[in-house]
This record gives sequence, C-alpha cells and structure tokens, in this order.
Amino acid sequence: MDKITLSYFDFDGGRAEPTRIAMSIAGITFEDDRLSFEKFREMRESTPLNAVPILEIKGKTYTQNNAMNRYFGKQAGLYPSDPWQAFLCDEVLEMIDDMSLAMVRTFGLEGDELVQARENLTSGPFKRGLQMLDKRLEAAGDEWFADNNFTVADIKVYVYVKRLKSGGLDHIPADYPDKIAPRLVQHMERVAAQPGVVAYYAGRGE
Ligand SMILES: N[C@@H](CCC(=O)N[C@@H](CS)C(=O)NCC(=O)O)C(=O)O
Repeated sequence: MDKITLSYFDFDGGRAEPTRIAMSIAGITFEDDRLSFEKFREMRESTPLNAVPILEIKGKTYTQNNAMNRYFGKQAGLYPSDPWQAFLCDEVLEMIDDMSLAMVRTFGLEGDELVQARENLTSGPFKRGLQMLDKRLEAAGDEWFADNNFTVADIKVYVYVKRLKSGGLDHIPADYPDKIAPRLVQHMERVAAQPGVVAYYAGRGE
C-alpha cells in the first residue's frame, strides 16, 4: 500500500484529529507527522496553501480537512450514503470549521483584547453554533448527528467540544458547553466510548 502521511500540529485536536481518528477506524496505516510551531514556520511556504493539515499520497500533496474526513470517513463506514443524510453530516462538519476559524482569529491576542475577543465568541458565534448543534442533535434523535449512525460529524463535534471543555482555552470556562449545549456534552461522552475511538487513543498509549 502507498505510504500516506498526514501533517498537522502536535496536539490531539484542531483540523486533523477527526481525520486521524477516521483513518484509524478505517484501518489505514499512516504516518502521523506532528509538527512543532517552529517546524511549521520553516515549511509553511512549501505547503500548497501555506496551511495544514496536508496529506501526502504517492508523493503528491493534498489539502482541506473536510475532504479528508469524507474520504477516510467513507472507507471507515462513517459517512452516509444517502444524499440528504450526507448533507446533514456535511453541515455539521462545516459549522465546526467556521467556529474553529473564529477561534483562530483570537490566537495571538493578549490581555484585555483577548478577554474581549473570547467574550465576544462565547456570547456570539460560539453560543449560536453550539445551540444550533444541540438542536440538530435533538432533531436527529439525540444520539448521532446524521444517518441514525455514528459518522465523521460526530467525531468532529466530539473533538471540538472536548477542546472547549479542556479548560485550556483562556477565558472559555470548562463548563461553558455544559451551560450552553448540555446535549453535546453527553454526546461527547457517547463518542469517547465508541470502540473505534477507544482503540485509537489506546493505540496512542493514552
Ligand atoms: N481550509 C483549510 C484551512 C487550513 C488552515 O487554515 N489551517 C490552519 C491551522 S488549523 C493553518 O495552517 N494556519 C496557519 C497559517 O495560516 O499560517 C482546511 O480545511 O484544511
């Protein structure tokens, strides 16, 4: 089999973690190339869009995390075949990307500016986004986001809510998701207990 390398920052979150999990569930062997920020700065200009994640297959480099999620999600049985259910899955994938972008715009801020920017997020786009996801989950049957099945949309929301609940993001209290969207916290625990997710983290020695 051709060597596959997924390059992204060295943490269990962000735009590559759902792809790592989907690839693991699909049983695909890949090099999990984890970059320090310094290493990324060095190689940034050599990447196609000056950004990661990037995927290398047969010496060619590919971009766009949700394309990766769909591609490996299909191989893992984690992507709906029904077009409407696929749309519901995609809507969730893109919503999380929008929220990630809003968060990234606050990186590098400090002091009062950071406090204000994070408060704007938690009272604005994050609140709206989490509440909408909470409603979507309820409408889908309160278990999975699409297809009445565990899909890449569930993995994407799981990774994001886990990050919000980590307490590692300044001025976003760890109980923020519990207050805004309690269904998503229960959902996070449901996803964490999925055998494929348990096996992925066990395989990483966690
Ligand atoms: N649309 C791209 C966005 C990729 C992206 O913006 N990645 C961020 C990290 S999550 C990045 O590499 N930022 C570095 C920079 O802009 O210098 C995707 O979906 O993969």
